[in-house]
Amino acid sequence: MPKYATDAIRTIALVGHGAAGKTTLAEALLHKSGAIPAPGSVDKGTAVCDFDPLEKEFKHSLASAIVNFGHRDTHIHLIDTPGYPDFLGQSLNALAAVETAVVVVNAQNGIEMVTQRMMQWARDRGLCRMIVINKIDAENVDLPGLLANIQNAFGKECLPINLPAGGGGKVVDCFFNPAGEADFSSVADAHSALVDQVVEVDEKLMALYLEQGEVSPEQLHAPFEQALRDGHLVPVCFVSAHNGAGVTELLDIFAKLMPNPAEGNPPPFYKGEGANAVEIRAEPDPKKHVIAHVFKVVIDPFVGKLAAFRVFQGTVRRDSQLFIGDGRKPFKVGHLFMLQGKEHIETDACVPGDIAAVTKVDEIELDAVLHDSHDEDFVRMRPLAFPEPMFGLALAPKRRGDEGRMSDVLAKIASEDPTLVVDHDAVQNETVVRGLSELHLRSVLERMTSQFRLEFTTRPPRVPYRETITAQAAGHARHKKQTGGAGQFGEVYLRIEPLERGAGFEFVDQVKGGVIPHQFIPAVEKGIREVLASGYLAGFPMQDLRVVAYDGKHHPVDSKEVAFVAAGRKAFLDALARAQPALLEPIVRIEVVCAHNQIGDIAGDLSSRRGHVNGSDELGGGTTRLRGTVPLAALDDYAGRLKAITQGSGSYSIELSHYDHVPPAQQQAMAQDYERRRTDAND
Ligand SMILES: Nc1nc2c(ncn2[C@@H]2O[C@H](COP(=O)(O)OP(=O)(O)OP(=O)(O)O)[C@@H](O)[C@H]2O)c(=O)[nH]1
Ligand SMILES: [Mg+2]
Repeated sequence: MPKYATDAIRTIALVGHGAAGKTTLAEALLHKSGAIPAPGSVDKGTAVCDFDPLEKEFKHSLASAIVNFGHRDTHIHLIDTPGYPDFLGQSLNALAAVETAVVVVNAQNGIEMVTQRMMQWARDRGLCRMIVINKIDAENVDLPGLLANIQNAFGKECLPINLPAGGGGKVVDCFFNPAGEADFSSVADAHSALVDQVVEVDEKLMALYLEQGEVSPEQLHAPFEQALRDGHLVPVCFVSAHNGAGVTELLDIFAKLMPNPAEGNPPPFYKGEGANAVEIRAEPDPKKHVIAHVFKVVIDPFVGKLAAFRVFQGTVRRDSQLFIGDGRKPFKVGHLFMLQGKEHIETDACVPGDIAAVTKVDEIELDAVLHDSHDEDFVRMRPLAFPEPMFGLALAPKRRGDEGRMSDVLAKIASEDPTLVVDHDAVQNETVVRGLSELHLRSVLERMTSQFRLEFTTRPPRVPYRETITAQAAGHARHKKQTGGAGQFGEVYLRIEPLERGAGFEFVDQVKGGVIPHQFIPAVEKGIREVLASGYLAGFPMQDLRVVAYDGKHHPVDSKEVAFVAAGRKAFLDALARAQPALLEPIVRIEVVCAHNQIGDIAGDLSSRRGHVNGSDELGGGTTRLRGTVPLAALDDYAGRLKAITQGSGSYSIELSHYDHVPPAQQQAMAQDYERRRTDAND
């Protein structure tokens, strides 16, 4: 059995923008807790959490890393996550495994894009949040200004729990033992601000506090947890991961103030499908059935599959038999590991709150729920909202015959990363990988060559256009075939109408009196869906429309499925001819990071691509982030152009915003081109 119980566990994810110092901080925490003899370094490639060869080469994290260590009477599971927006899949997943999100802010750069997004995502997920301002040792940092900015951006509930002192060489406590001088602000004021905020969640304590003028830290414990859970308090603390200032104090804050698995908000599990799904509570009780959630999967060509999971209920043992989701057949755990970066350390049992891993169980997929009783079949965790990847590349293997292996490797890598999608475009016969940015895909491609030894060529993929309709129309078709023996007969009347953008496709059955027998309705829908998939105007899938089948005819002998598939297809085509079909193109949100003096050129270039800039954020250090929207089709060679404008220093990422109409002239050209290709193919 573990040497600690659930209430001694803390689970923490270090999140925040790239280069904020999360990996360095993880190193300092491991060192100060006694888990490693000396802190490693990201810059020298010796950090426990940046162990991957590519991470060492790029000098920043590409994947989340899991470590654990003891401090005082607690056992801390810590997940270090990558901060660049390009690798968000990994960072978001980590939020599903912890009670507390520690948002690390770079004192030199201030609030950055991922800082903002993580604060939001962690709150949406019901996590307790804490802000750590790192690099307080660095030159030219404005800590009072940054604290004010944080309170402006994230609310007055962001209150310092310690303050820097000795010129960034140490910190002074403002909560337990508020005494001493800080570099700025007043320790006493910070203390009362904290206590005032905490007692607000407990009326009785508030009355006592008003009467006595003080309450003890012990009395504050429960309301402190409550305030964290409610988002009524976001403690802010200061550290230097480099010189160690504030690191031991941070460990103490984790141990004494951050929630244990019973004190955090309950994890969002539900049971059942669709509208019938009901929320269920996982109880952090080691004696109940097991419920564990797989938040990370890694596939290594030599080691096989590793699945990291967080236990929410029950005890997972070496000899446990666990089911995967609603699977019928259990697997035997066999070897149970705790992870320390790349090291796997065997353990006997894991209680609620523990983060552990199993290897070589191929059936386990990301986001699976592991459990040990059929009572927990169909239990799922509320999905995280991942950005939709839009940065695509078409890949082809260099060696003929490698096609199958390339698809296998891509499928493996995509199974680890929810922000990586692999499509096979049958029309163009090309395999397209989509990720969040050029950097994201570059890291994937590097891995394919270095780890899986695959050689391939890349080129820009076809833009994923869509088709829709802009007017209502009716359609009718009678499919009749008399060929010697049994005939075919089916007749369908339908109406089609446009739906709002993003609504997808709806099929409505309004056929009365069995004129199309009930069992043939799916055949009608099937025929319609065939057209939907292959497109009408230019060969792209159709969306945002409703089809209502309302009348038809059948024949007692000759009506069969094929006949209604054909009638459905033809009736739909008939309606489409009058429904003013239109082409839609993906519009992406784009973020470009560049130097101040390049803003004009970048904005000008974007507008020449039919895009616009909607806003910008100062990132400090002379850099700015521009936010805008632009049609994906206009981003051909954007990476090259940005490189030229910024002398290689600029970077960008894109994600789908919405679909919008293609300009009329272009629509006409694309439709004509499609028509020509179709006639050529038929000749
Ligand atoms: N001056 C100073 N530099 C620091 C401190 N902590 C980290 N750094 C430096 O900041 C850079 C980025 O540190 P990392 O620990 O890799 O940052 P990260 O947040 O893990 O970055 P990603 O993995 O890309 O998200 C490295 O060069 C570190 O040496 C600090 O406390 N003070
Ligand atoms: Mg890192």
